[in-house]
Amino acid sequence: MKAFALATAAATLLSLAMPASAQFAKTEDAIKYRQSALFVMGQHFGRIGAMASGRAPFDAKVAADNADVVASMAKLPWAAFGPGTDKGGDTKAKAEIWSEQAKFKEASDKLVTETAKLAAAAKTGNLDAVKTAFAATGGSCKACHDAFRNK
Ligand code: ASC
Repeated sequence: MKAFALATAAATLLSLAMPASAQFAKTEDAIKYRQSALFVMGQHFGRIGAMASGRAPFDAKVAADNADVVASMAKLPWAAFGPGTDKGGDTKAKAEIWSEQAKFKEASDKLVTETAKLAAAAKTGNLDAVKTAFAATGGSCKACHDAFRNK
């Protein structure tokens, strides 16, 4: 029993110490995971965009709820760009993600920052603040896509 408890504790510590990429059983899973997180984020971002552009009536509560989802989802994809996940699935990820990791990290951090600002802006209930933060967030999506995503 004691040995079992020790082994369990060791396994737990080991799993905590492992790189994020090791959280995925297969490369394919990491690719699917990051694409899924980005897809869900895009869906919720688009709902805010509809309000920001006037295609949908502005509802502060709906905007705030969607922005919270966007800000949460924005944190997720990056752990799934681990070493060796450049190939092994259907991906548009450019090799530069792995060859220019500091730049990629900067771009992903920027998204996390901008989406947090978007969530804060949405909580004010002010449409102009939402429009401004929406544009800034969209700019960070685009900058990263231009640099790191194949067509
Ligand atoms: C979106 C979405 C993106 C970004 C990007 C911004 O709504 O799904 O990927 O905005 O198009 O340029």
